[in-house]
Amino acid sequence: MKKILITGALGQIGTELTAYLREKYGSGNVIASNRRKRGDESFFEAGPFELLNVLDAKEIAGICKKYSINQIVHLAAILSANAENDPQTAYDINMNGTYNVLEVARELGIAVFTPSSIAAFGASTPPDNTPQDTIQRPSTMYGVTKVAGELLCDYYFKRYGVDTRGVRFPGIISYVALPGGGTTDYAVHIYYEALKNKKYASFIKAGTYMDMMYMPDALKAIYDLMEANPDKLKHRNAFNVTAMSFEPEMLASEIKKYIPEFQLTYDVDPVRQAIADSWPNSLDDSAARKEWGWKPKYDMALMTKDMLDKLTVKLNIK
Ligand code: AKB
Repeated sequence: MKKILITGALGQIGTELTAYLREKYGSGNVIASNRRKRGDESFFEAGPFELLNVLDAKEIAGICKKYSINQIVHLAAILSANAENDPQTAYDINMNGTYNVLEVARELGIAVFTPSSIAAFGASTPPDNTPQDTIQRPSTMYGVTKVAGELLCDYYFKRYGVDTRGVRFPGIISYVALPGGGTTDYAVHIYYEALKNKKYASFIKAGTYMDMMYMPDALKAIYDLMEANPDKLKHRNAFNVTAMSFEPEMLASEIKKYIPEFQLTYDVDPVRQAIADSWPNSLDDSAARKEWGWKPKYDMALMTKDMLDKLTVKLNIK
């Protein structure tokens, strides 16, 4: 039976992944951790929670020993736009956090899943149908830490036999917890604003394509790859995965099918636009499909219907 520690469990992915993995493995077998405690009490009542700063390797090791952890899902990281605002802190948390997790995993014989990102690519990467194995020369601090993280994870697998696995996530869209400080966040905010105000000013400009994925597919990707037969994995860190690729106008057209008055305008943020311009338009995820059966369920239409339905209830829109 897996005994899982999730770092960054109060973030956008962690909040939902904690509940999802507790369904799969049992509440007591999934230990949520975060640097600070915040949010709904119900989260903390649903299963074990520990305060954890990933910069403190002793704290990580202590929690792993306390609960006999055999799998870490390391999510704690600073996202792309926040990382450009404070590259030094982003380097510290993203690099040293990952290094500490890997060292504890090596010492205690623990498997590690940690997500990489489309940010691991840069302007010199082929932007369309970006291959699994290709040029990775990102120009952002977040991207630099993601490529280095992929390489470190592969190193720990080859050198020490640590069972490391990861995916390169695109923008993740969800209605439960908001993302914090990412470049793809516009594709989440647009739904909230469409329902609340029937208009949205996008910080990403028209015509900018990026890969995206609805949260249920992202959760399944993490679970399926963690459970995948290791003999079938030719790659490990990290697999391209995607569910859809769109630009803001396409998303707005889909939303207009439900909210015809919705208006999309632009208030472009040069920092996030430059990041988006350096990322691929669309990924080739055939290696993930072949090696562990990756297959997303949600496209833009299905996701939009579900997001609007769920947010209508959450925001109490009449
Ligand atoms: C971000 O925009 O920084 C993240 C990502 C694609 O890794 N959502």
